[in-house]
Amino acid sequence: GYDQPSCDGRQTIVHLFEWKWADIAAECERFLGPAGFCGVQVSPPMEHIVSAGDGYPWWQRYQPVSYKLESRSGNEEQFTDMVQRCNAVGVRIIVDAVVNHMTGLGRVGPGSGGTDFNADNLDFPGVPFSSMDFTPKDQCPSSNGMINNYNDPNEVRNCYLVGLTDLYGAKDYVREKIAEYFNHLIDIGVMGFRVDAAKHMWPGDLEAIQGLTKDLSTAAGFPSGRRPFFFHEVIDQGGEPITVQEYFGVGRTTEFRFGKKIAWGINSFDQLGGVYDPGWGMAPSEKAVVFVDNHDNQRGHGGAGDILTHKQPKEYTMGVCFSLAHDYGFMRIMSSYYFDNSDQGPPGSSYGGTDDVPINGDGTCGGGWVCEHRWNAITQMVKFRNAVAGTQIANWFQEGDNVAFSRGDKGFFAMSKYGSFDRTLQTGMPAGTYCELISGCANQVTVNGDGTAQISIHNSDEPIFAICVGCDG
Ligand code: LAG
Ligand code: CA
Repeated sequence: GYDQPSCDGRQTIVHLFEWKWADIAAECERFLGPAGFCGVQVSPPMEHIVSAGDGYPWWQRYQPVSYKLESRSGNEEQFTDMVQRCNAVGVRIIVDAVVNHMTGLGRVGPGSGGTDFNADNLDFPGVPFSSMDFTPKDQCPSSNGMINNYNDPNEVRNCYLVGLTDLYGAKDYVREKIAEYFNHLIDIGVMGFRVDAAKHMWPGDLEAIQGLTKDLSTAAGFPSGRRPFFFHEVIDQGGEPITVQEYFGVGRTTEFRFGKKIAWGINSFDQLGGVYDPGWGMAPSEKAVVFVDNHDNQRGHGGAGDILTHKQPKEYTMGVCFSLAHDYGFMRIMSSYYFDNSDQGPPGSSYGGTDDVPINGDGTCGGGWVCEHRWNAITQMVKFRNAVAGTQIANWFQEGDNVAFSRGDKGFFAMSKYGSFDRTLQTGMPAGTYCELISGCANQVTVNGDGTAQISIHNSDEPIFAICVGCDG
């Protein structure tokens, strides 16, 4: 089905936001493959606007000009090389698919691939799309053609989102052109799609597009008959008529309430028990894609508010590690660049390009790239999540600013807000000596015959403990 990633049981993807294809290829080989990552969500690969006037912001790439693979991250040859090299080390590529709309009104060509266009004339010859392919005005109930009222699904889906020319997804030709774009990417060897602005698309239109897509490429190493993985960006915080539930037939959905609950829980640990709250209408585990922050809400764009980010390294580390230890949802880690204002593009924006990602001697990233996925505790917990896949939370313990739990009989996780904890706890695990992952096996842990073990945390930066069956660091 569309909700199943195809990466041999690996449990975590990372969003390498704004990275160039050549850097992602290298990262798959030197880091992500060995570390056990399932895949990479890449920035939108299609041709997009180039806006010098806005300082080459990151959001250029959410304004498609054509489906040519010519973007700030590289060209088609470089994209193909990345997909092949990542596939070869078991790391799959997930494309950020911007198909609700084309560019904003008022924009004119050329785009990043040199293609001409004129948004006010609804003319995108690179696809081609013309005025007939955009949602007719009589389908949009708002007075100015824009989305103002989120309580009306017709308005949310048929009007222009922040002035972006809205594609008419009911039309066969539009569906075919989008499917053609998806099939081109599937032929190259990608595993799936994150559908941007899916809340602004009708689930029935998405279903029709999916019906025109191919199975994953066997030449790229996928089993025959395997469908692409789809997850839909639906910002549902409760309180609006459009819910994540409407999209369960077409794949998974982003679960924005999880990140908010993690932020609250790290602030006060007694709330950590309720990070998955079905009573809130949150997606069930097998339908949810979860994340502590994303490229929008870390900078105050879509779905922002009460969110932990890399700007609070200790709290962020705790939030991501707790999420990786938890049994809820399919996990995405954010990998960012440093920024001062919310529109600022990646390193290199001063000249309209994107800089390389340099790797320092100690494994951290330089050049303005944060690389949260390389932070020690986060990297180690990706291994933990793979090792305990399929098990549920048990042996829950929470007292003050300390929390601990097992994942079935496969692993045990503990976290102490102030980095000081000593206690004998039931781990639910088989007797034996285990490597403590966060210390890189510097600490060995003995689980007694009755499943108890002495759990110690003495580390104020990474106040986390993790052991698992088959984990040797
Ligand atoms: C989303 N969800 O449905 C993202 O949450 C949201 O962040 C995306 O907007 C949106 N879909 C479109 O893909 C991003 C930026 C916007 C930006 C937009 C188009 O958050 O700020 O809008 O991408 O590039 C920009 C300007 C607007 C302007 C618009 C059209 O910020 O002021 O009206 O472009 O020219
Ligand atoms: Ca729409």
